[in-house]
Amino acid sequence: MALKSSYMKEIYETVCRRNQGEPEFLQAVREVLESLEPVVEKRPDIQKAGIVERMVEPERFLQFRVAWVDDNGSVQVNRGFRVQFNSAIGPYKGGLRLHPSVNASIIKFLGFEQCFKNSLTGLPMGGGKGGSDFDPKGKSDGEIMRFCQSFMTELCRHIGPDTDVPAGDIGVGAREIGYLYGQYKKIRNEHTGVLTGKGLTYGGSLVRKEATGYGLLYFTQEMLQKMKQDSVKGKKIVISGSGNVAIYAAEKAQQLGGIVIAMSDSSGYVHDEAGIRLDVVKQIKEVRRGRISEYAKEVAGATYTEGCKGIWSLKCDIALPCATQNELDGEAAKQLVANRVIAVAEGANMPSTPEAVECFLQEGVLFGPAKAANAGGVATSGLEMSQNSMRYSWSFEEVDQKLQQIMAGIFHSAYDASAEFGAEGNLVLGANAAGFLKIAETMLAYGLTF
Ligand code: NDP
Ligand code: 2IT
Repeated sequence: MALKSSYMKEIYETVCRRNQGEPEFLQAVREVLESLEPVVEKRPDIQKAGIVERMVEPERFLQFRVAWVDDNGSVQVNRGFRVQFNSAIGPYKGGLRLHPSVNASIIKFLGFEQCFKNSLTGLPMGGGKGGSDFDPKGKSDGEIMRFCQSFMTELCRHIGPDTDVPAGDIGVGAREIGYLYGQYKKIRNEHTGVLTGKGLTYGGSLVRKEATGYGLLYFTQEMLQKMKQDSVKGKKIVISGSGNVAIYAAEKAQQLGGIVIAMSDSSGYVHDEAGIRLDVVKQIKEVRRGRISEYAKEVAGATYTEGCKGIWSLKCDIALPCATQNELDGEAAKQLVANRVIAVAEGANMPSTPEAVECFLQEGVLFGPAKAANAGGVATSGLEMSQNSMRYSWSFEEVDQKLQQIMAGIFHSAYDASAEFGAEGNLVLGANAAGFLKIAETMLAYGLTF
């Protein structure tokens, strides 16, 4: 797809000039600008108020030093980030990523996408994201704790339950949230909903752990039902990754009668036509923090292949990329199409390259973009914030039911917007347009405050 209007071209050129050397951020912005062309055409008031120009520039971008001591007594220095992208509709909200690849480009692409995703949930949350280039792999519990404490010592000045509410992402799960929350509470002397994904004994919500994966399947089921009168039942499913999102996507897929035949990590993938045994995956990944290759040693009939990209050459009906950005490229998309894939839904953020997205849309593959399909995690974070404000907890069933309703609602908002703006069934355009409009209306209401 190309940008057609001179208005959007100019905005994109300015973004390119200001954010040189930040390919992921530019990729995310470009896709949104392409989607918004038909929207802005109908809305001269949005153009006049410079809403798009304001939305591509973060409200605030923080970068800080994180010094900590490793188990050998050596001082280590990492770089910490938090982008507070847009707070029009609620406090900044979005996860923290700990991975050696983290840089300004990755944090800004994630923060930018988070604004639209959070808007789509219907809950009052703005967009933010953060993290560090700290590599948690191979670190001891003590090292993780000292890093998290140092990271929060700076971050705590910038966040708060009504200001900015971080959560988990790659490399940040229950253990890290515990250390981060403990340090926040110690410094600020307050027990508040400043982080989500907390443990159940100190303000966490039931279903938050499962929410992104479960939500991805609720979305996929709704998309299959409404667009193809079909369902997940009996479908062969390939899921990349074997972290939080992948594991609970697999769990819900199996509950809905799907057959998950492959999972991966950054080293390679396992293939098990009999259906992946999740108890084994959980033991390897959640308990031992091991590698997915161990699965093939423990389960007869399963095979392990080095390299993670090959997973997309397996024949399947549904593909769920749940690892990381740009993990599914144009070639992989063509292979999936040649193998007659019916639906692709993104559990990870921006896992499909622009060429892959184009291929799926052109070939009539049902395509659930990340901003819509993986919003169940942050939606349940929003529900955790509500429960914290009430100082009350809902049951598993109550939260799960709200999650199902939210995911169905997101599908319909995206679908309806795709029809309204002349591209019925293009959920990329629909999700971007629907997410954008709620924020745009709010910014219009405020006048030029920022
Ligand atoms: P985890 O850290 O739990 O798991 C990440 C998984 O992805 C691991 O299997 C990891 O393999 C793999 N992975 C990470 N980086 C790479 C890479 N560069 N190349 C190949 N594989 C990689 O993270 P989550 O499951 O929480 O996150 C997965 C994706 O889902 C991310 O894109 C995240 O932004 C997105 N997401 C997460 C949400 C959440 O609530 N947690 C909500 C919405 C989206 P290895 O162990 O080898 O690194
Ligand atoms: O990408 C995401 O939506 C997340 N990592 C979850 C963010 C959150 O605040 O729960």
